[in-house]
Amino acid sequence: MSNSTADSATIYVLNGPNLNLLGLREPEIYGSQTLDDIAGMLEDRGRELGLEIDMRQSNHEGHLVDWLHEAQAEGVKAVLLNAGAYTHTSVAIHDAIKSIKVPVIEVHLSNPHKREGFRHHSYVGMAAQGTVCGFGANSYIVALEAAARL
Ligand code: CA2
Repeated sequence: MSNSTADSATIYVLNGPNLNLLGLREPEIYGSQTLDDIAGMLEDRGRELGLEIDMRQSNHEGHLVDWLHEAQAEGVKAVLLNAGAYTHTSVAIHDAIKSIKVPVIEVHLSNPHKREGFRHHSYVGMAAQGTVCGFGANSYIVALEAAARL
């Protein structure tokens, strides 16, 4: 058995609108870690689990749809998806998740169920394999560990 990265499965970690501001604004809600910090944490844990991390962020809904399609075409093992506010609005992302066979795990830093009513509905969660929320940056790590076991 080899440990080379050529053998390791890839996990896409897709992040939606405004998450590029992580660590720079509203640390009381979203924590003080930046998206780059979270990418580093995921890469460290991914190395231990034999998983390669492909971390992306976009403020544009269509990019997230395209990357979900790409996950299927590239045969990635799983997608961790924090769709940001599109979680609560996007039928297009819901349909894209349903259109692929790759398992998608919904991730949130905060717990949307403890927040405003408009965050209680998730088009992503209705289509995803499962959801991890409320643990700050560790939500991503828990989701990665779940993905490793799929
Ligand atoms: O808790 C999460 O991860 C969310 O997906 C974050 C979204 C929010 O709309 C969801 O309801 C829950 C918002 C991301 C905005 O990120 C910011 C980061 C720093 C400063 C301002 C916004």
